[in-house]
Amino acid sequence: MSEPTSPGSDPAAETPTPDSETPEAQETSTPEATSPSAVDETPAEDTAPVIPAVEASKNFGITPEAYMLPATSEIQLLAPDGQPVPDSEQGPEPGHEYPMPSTEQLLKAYEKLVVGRRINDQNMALVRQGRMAVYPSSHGQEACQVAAAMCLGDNDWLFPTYRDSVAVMSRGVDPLEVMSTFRGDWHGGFDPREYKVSIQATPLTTQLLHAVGVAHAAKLRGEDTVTLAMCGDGATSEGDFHEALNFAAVFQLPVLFLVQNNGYAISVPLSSQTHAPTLAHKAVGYGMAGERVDGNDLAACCPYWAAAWNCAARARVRCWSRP
Ligand SMILES: Cc1ncc(C[n+]2csc(CCOP(=O)(O)OP(=O)(O)O)c2C)c(N)n1
Ligand SMILES: [Mg+2]
Repeated sequence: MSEPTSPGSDPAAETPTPDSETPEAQETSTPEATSPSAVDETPAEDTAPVIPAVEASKNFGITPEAYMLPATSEIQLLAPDGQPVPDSEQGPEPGHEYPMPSTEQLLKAYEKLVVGRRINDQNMALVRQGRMAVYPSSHGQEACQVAAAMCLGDNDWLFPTYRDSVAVMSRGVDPLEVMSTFRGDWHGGFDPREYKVSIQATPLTTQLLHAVGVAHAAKLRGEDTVTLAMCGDGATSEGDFHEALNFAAVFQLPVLFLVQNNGYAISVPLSSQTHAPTLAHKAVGYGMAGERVDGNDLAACCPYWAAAWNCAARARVRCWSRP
């Protein structure tokens, strides 16, 4: 499997984002701003607090609320039949615009998509043959997993769930090592430190807290690490979900949260899980920007995650963030 993508080599990741024009963003992008001494500094009493979303929204001429809330419809660049969605139908809103990836980027991601789908299906067959203990399939969730994992750089960490094997493989973990985990071999699994990929968590949302902890440590040490924390729609009802997002926002940590909404938590539908308009709306309650992206649209997921990584890399808190 190929190595993790370096955001520095990703043209979309290099695209300057409007945030970078804000004084606050420039401040946090300097090494001094993330050094332990800078973190410990107490701001002068008469300094007005800088609210990142307020600053960023000025670049788009929109209100902070409009900036932080998800777009009125989910972000989609490709229709289900694979045809590009015309600009006129996308209805791009200021602060919610994402560029179509290059052919090269799409091909690179598509390869991971195809490999992931093949291994998913093979593993499901192995389970039915009794040759693998269990395999929570990512079938149908490959695109968002590939795009999110590909936005990570060499110093970043991935915190996946049991269902995120395609993200794990996209990060460079050999499929055989993933398969041995689910086979239950005594020597199974991969070395988390080697790939900077945490073990695939089965207890819901414990991994979110771990991701936040690593991001906090990285910020205190002045390291340029971003963490990506993944969970499902049902997991958003767990207490750990609240604690992770709240801590991340309050301490302005470089962590990204990806919630994959496949409609169900086992047999419980999303409608019984939350009364929020969408799961992306939960972000704004913590003071983070949220976005709703078509998880089956590779073309939309790639630029979205590149932009999100850019924001997190500046230690700017974003949950499903926007540029
Ligand atoms: C803390 C905890 N509570 C309950 C469970 C049992 N459980 C396993 S999967 C699951 C549903 C999770 O649904 P969702 O978060 O939507 O993820 P999906 O499986 O749909 O990807 C539950 C409740 C668990 N693993 N951990
Ligand atoms: Mg689910």
